[in-house]
Amino acid sequence: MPAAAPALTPDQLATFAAQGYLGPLEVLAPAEVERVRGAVAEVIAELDRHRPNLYEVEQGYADRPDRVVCHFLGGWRVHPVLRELVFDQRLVRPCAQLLGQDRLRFWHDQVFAKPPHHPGVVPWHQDYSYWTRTAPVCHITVNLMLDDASEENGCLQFVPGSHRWGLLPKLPFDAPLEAIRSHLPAGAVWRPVAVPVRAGMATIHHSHTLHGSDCNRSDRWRRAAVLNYMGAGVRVADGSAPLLRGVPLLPTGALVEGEHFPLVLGV
Ligand SMILES: O=C(O)CCC(=O)C(=O)O
Repeated sequence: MPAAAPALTPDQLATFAAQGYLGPLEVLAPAEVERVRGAVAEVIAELDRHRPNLYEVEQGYADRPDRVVCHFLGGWRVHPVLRELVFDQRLVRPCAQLLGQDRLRFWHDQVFAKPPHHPGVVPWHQDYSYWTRTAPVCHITVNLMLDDASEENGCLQFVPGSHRWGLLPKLPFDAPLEAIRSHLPAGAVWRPVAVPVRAGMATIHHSHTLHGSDCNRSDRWRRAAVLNYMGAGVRVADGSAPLLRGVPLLPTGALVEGEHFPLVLGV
């Protein structure tokens, strides 16, 4: 049974409020990382078989796997270890605390995987630009690194303070790393910070914080499991299509709930 996460300190809450991200935080022990890494490797090895049950496999990756980062949503639907991770209170509780919520709901999961010497980047983006079909904004992301990540293998980078820049356009996943820079608001100060982390550590970021990651220039893999959560009061802002592929259609204005969006904290 994993130990409960200690509550975040006032300093950590203040850092998140000022910068729009927090971490690295120690989360998984080495044996646990190994287990999750194994699960990710198993899903990637059989991605075609799993595809119908995943919410999404990045089309650019499907078309050009040697150029575009491996990225998919919905691993929790196909692997029990990834499903277990969704409910891990060491991930859930800090997210709830940062959002100021006592009831938290799972939104979706993601995997990003860069093999050694892979040219794919994750272009700078804000997560909420992908999520405007849900509102109000009360969403958060935890990025759990499954390999040691450094600038050499493309660790995550954040732009401190960018969570206060409003919502910027959503750019294609296979865009150049810095494509967003021509869309920044006047006066925005572009000072990205690379955050190297060890395997098993996590960073947590605000839904509007600009983040991205460069290519893998190393001999090592760089994989991350990402969990996206939201407050239990988040509703459907656009009911014209299912929120995720294969999920029952919910009408505009309905609470986002149901078997695909379980409560992970509270009742
Ligand atoms: O792991 C990466 O490089 C990108 C992750 C990301 O976009 C996220 O955690 O929201």
